[in-house]
Amino acid sequence: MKKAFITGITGQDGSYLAEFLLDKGYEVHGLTRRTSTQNFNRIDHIIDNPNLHLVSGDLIDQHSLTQALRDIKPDEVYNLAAQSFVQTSWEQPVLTGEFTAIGVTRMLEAVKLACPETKFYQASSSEMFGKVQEVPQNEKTPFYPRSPYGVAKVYGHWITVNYRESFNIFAVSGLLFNHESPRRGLEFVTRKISHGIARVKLGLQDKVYLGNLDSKRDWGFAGDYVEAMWLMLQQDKPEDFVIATGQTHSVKDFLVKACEVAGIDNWQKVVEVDPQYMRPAEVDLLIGDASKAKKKLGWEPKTSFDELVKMMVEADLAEQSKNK
Ligand code: NAP
Ligand code: F7E
Repeated sequence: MKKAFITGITGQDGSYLAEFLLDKGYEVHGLTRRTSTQNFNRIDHIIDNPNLHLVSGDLIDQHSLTQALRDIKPDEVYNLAAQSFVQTSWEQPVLTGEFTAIGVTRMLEAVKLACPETKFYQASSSEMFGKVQEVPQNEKTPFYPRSPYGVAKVYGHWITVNYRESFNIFAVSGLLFNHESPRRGLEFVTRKISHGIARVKLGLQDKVYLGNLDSKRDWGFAGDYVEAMWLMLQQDKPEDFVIATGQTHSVKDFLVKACEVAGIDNWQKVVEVDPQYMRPAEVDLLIGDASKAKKKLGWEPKTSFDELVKMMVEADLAEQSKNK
């Protein structure tokens, strides 16, 4: 039985990846941090699986990471934990650097000391392309991050490349474009829209307050993207890959589609722009070229933009109708 270790198992991607690996017959170990109230809601449905084990630790605590890997000796490590919200990274830039940048070095040090034969996956991000230097973005596109989060991810990316080249560790970096799901945090724009529009439809609130409606993202489904993470670790050679749909849509497009799914005729009536959600520096346009992943991993997205919006709005309508 193969063993996997996932940091960030309580997050959106961690929960889908844990499900995916359990289905493949893995023994899955997930790192969780101590909180005064447990936040296992995304993994509640798999918590009783005898092949799922949780271990306490934190990206800021080197000892907990090294000890966990010494005890478990996993075949594969997926480093998904991070301070992942771009807006918060301007309010807490130092903490974002500690978790999202230096945290990667701590994980790589733990691998180097405890289990250097382990295959390591780093969750890199399209936010590293920021003010894009070419369209679409591929593995060779230069980085130009536009937030403390993006800057931290660039560090995480290069330290992963560096440990691969310095210590011969099988370490890869997945440059994933935005991926969403009904398990997305409520602060991210897609879920904020699906959740808000569902509540408007059900008469639980009047409006949704948003920032920049014009920025464009390449949005895919998180369930499709975790398969790409796994595929990267099944290769003979460690390489980095862009994972994306190759299509871009504006925040407004997402909103209009969400209203259509919910059966709201006039989207302008239920939305208001609130300057507090505007960013000090914006990433205006992201669109990824995942042709390398298609060719070498045989990976392609399975869920279209329309299917994604429908899935999210319908899930929130079902959930929120319990509050009526
Ligand atoms: P998410 O839902 O915000 O989950 C983040 C996870 O990291 C949570 O489990 C969180 O634990 C954990 N975490 C945060 N700080 C930690 C710390 N100091 N020590 C240990 N665990 C900590 O993020 P996601 O959307 O699943 O994304 C997964 C990864 O992919 C992140 O690294 C993100 O930056 C990156 N990424 C995401 C996207 C995307 O579109 N989703 C695209 C590219 C890259 P708690 O539950 O305790 O808070
Ligand atoms: O913003 C605009 C906002 O916060 C998307 C993370 O997973 O993907 C995510 O980062 C766009 C931005 O995601 C609101 O200005 C408008 O242009 O949903 P978001 P993000 O910043 O793209 C990348 C790939 C990651 O790696 C990150 O971890 O939507 N926008 N109005 C808004 N955004 C938010 N959050 N809230 C609004 O009200």
